[in-house]
Amino acid sequence: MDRNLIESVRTSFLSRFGEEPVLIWSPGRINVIGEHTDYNQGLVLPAAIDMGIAMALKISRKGAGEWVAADTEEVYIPGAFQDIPEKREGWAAYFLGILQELHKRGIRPVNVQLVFRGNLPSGAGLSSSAALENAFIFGLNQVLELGLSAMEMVEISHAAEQNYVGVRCGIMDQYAGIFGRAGKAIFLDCKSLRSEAISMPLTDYQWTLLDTGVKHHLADSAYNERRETCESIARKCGVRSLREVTTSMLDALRPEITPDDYRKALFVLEENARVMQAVTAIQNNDLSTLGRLLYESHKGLKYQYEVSCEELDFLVDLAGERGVQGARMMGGGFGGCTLNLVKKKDVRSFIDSSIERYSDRFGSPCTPYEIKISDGCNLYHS
Ligand code: GAF
Repeated sequence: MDRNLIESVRTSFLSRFGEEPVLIWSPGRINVIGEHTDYNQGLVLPAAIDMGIAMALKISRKGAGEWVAADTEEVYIPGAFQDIPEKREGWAAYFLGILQELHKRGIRPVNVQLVFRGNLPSGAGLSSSAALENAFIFGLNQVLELGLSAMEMVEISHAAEQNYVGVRCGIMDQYAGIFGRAGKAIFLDCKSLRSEAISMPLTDYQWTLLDTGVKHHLADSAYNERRETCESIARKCGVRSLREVTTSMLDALRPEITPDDYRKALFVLEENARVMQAVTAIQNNDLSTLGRLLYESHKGLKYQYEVSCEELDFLVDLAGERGVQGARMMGGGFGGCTLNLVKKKDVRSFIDSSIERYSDRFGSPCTPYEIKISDGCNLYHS
């Protein structure tokens, strides 16, 4: 957790509302492997990171609530709970979505005053939206003593994103943000919703992100299209999700579907297999296999699932050229970050040369982040 960020929202809250708030830390995530598998009820291997959202909040004594984005000083005054606006863009939508979900569950929370601030670049594939949703539900659970379990909070955050914000995402981001553990990746089965924390003692290695700084306009529409393709293939196979489809079932269906759709479904089946191999590799401390799986995942995302882009491919190729152990695009695709497993002694030179080469090629630098695998949502005590 970023203590400075938390102290800064505490100070802003105190000067604005004159009272000591409850302080919450809500992290972003990386995903080691298992991309576009969560909404297919597949396997994923995310981990919470030391970048995220800090939130200060308290029940409002005045009755009316007040939500403040500390960075922009933008203020949102929520109305009565029966008046949740039908649609809203921007950060308040994540909080309104949570309120709507609580409403559906018969919970009508009283208003809160809150201040938040984050250090997660938005649109970079580090789950800034899930971090906002998780911070709010975690915070409300604390100050209003709602008694929600960790899984209920994940479900509410996920439902808010789907039903109010309108993104048909899987459950990985919200789950990793709540269940994350320091030094561990979360091996999550998105069908059973059972998970196991896998130790990742990467003594000589550093997870390094390179943010392309781009988010192509295709990102949202292509995400939904991919999801529809997968769902339609599962339906044709007579099952609920691609998780229940085997390669022989897919081969039998081949004459009835386009080669394109076949390739995409095959990617999902292969990516699930890669997640299992990656878990074994980590448990055996076999980082060369883990690294190879990352490159294979990228290849699949580029050629089979077709969610990469020129900028991401450029950075992954560069990592390959420099002998980086493993690299791939991360998250939904069409921009955002690459994830790189880099030997600690090579991190500086890898970052410097990536920035230089990326700038030469695309006219502006990529942004590096050396991240630490950290705990999920937490209460902060100063
Ligand atoms: C985005 C979504 F929000 C996740 O649910 C997941 O599908 C990911 O893209 C791709 O793996 O982050």
